[in-house]
Amino acid sequence: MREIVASANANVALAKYWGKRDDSLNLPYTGSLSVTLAGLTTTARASFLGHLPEDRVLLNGQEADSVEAPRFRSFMDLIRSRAAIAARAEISITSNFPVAAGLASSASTFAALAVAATHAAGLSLSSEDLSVLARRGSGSAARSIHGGYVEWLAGEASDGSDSVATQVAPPEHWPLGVVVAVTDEGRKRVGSREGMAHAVKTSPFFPLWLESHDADLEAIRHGIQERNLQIVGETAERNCLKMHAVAMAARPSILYWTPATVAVIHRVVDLRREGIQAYFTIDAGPQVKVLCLPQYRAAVAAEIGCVAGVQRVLLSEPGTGAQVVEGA
Ligand code: 2P0
Repeated sequence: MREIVASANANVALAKYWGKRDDSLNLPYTGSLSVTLAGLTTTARASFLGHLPEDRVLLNGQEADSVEAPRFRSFMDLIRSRAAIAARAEISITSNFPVAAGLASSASTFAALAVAATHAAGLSLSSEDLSVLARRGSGSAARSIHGGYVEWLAGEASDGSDSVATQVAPPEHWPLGVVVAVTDEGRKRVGSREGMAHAVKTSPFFPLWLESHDADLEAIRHGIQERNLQIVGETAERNCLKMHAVAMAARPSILYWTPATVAVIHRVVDLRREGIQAYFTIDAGPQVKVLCLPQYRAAVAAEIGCVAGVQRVLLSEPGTGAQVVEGA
């Protein structure tokens, strides 16, 4: 069978996914809404080879360890069962940005792998089916199947068939500047998966998170339609701070921020006072993503790049969805 290469971009959630109602199927309690990020890209190569005793998984050139490999093998089992094939696969995943540091590398990884491996297995799935499949690898990967502005619907079905992401608007609907402040390239101490499971179980704020989430989703959807950065930015900041408050109030507490994270938050608030519309959001790690109008992106990047503890900045904008790039 042939080797297929596919790529997918990371995404940043404006209204976040934090808490699962079903851990094994990655079914969320709430919907979430994200922007797919141009230039933060993962490439997945996949080929099924009859002679392999088990899937061979390379992550950025290194053989996957005993913790990571089973997650990939279970994902490949879903594809084998759908394609009715038994052959094991060789897969190789490469990302051009820091992995496992709160930059959504699992989203772009499983979106790219869903596309590459299904094509390599001879399947031709709709983008809806690809989103449901990618979700099984990592919840946020459901969103990276699509480009632009993307909403992942929580769904109601117990089998997860309606827990799928759809495009709210294509990238060209609203050019937006995104500046990623990388404050720590290391692997984060508490992964999203365990962080959210722990918060669901122990945080007294979790019920409040659920109660107020739909209003945030609605505001962000509306703000995107209207191309209104103030609505989107203010709501995204509030939603991000609530998510982190849920994590901080868990027992024991989870704090993803470092001093540099907090310094960037303050700088963004100051930029607004100085007349530059900029808003922050932070995922399950210490990096900060800053949203702004495209014409201010370079200025925002220069300002954020000077904040103590910021190691580098990455410039992004709404990007494309997952696609085959070679071998089709
Ligand atoms: C999000 N995060 O909406 C939220 C905000 C992190 C903070 O989706 O267990 O790696 O694989 O479903 O998708 C990261 O969680 O978790 C994430 P799994 P995932 O972007």
